[in-house]
Amino acid sequence: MALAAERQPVLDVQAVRDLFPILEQRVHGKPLVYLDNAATTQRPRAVLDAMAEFYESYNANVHRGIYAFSEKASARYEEVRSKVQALIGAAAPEEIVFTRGTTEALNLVAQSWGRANLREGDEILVTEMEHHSNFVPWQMVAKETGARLRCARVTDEGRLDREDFRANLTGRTRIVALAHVSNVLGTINPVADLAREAHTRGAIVVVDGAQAAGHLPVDVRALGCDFYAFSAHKMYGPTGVGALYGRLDLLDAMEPTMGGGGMIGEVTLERTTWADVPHRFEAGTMPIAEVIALGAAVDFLLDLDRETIRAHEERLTSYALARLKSCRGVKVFGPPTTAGRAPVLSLASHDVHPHDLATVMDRDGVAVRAGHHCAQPLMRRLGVGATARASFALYNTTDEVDAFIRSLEHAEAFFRGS
Ligand code: 7TS
Repeated sequence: MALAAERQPVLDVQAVRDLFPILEQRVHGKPLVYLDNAATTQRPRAVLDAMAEFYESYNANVHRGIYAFSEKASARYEEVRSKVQALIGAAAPEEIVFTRGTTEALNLVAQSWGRANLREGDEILVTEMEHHSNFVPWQMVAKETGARLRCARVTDEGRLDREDFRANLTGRTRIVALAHVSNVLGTINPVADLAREAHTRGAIVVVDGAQAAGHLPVDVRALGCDFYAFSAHKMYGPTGVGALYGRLDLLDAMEPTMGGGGMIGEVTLERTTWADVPHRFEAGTMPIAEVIALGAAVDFLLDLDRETIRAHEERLTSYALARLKSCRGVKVFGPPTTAGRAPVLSLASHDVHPHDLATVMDRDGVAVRAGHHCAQPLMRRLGVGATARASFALYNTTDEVDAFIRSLEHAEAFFRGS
């Protein structure tokens, strides 16, 4: 697939769009302008085909049968581990644990590493821009263990307040958990620097990569993090599957949080020993078709080249930021330029509630999300109850940004009665 011109970071967007059947849909008689990619992206034909092919031609459970289909399914399933390893620069396929998604991956670290290592008075440091998935699991394990949850502030520009982060990082910090990219502000956190600071204090670093994996080149070893979580459905793969990267020595020392088939070494009436990493953490029948289709999504991303994708999405974001400047009464949250910013744009209108904006925009075929985006502490910091959010993916175009702005102006005019 030669969609990315060699060595030249220009994406052939029309060729990419042709790979996504859903983008041909019309909504309320208008062409679909899908700008809710932070919630979930669409899937290319190759991902849909991978799922269908599994069910149509070699459906079987994995790691069980000694017949051809099961062996083929098992091999395909395990191949995806190596693909994900390559996608994020892990050292070994065993460092990749399949989960239901980011949420389950973060809960796994909290419930396994957290419960085993946190003592009363220990501290967990998160940031004000976390999704509830990277907040609530830490609050839960803090309550169970007597650890204290601290939270580093966000600046008015929507970046992490580095001074406040340092002030909250103490000799008692055992875990630093933060988003690679904020799902509300689009802010890209300087994870490598923050991880270095956290490690000098002896803390482990857990990164919520849900909004990064499909948009930025990710290299967990360059980031220096200990755990990295992401969801397939936000990077052109299916729902119901994601992955947790964990440093092998850490995973090796961890207990499973779920017991059942496939995760054991030996079971007797008295006790059970665990399977090796990563199978120890994959109890029960996993979403096999989804894992295999995740592999197709990884192939798709690597084929296009993530620097090229990043450059395209940066152009869209820059163009949208420039156009939004001329929208009267509209405030855009997050960094004002594309430096350290991913393609997520949250805004509030002086006159119109975000839900009303989104409702009118839907009539124009423009899909944006309105709400608190599962980031209520951040909403409080921003002084709003909700925002309207547009988030771009590699198949979006500047024409669609124009349609978004037109629709936004239309919604504003509609509610102002002008
Ligand atoms: N972390 C971040 C930063 C997210 O944006 C999301 C989902 C999650 C974790 C949870 O991912 P899941 O796949 O386990 O559900 N964010 C959004 C969103 O912004 N709008 O809908 C879902």
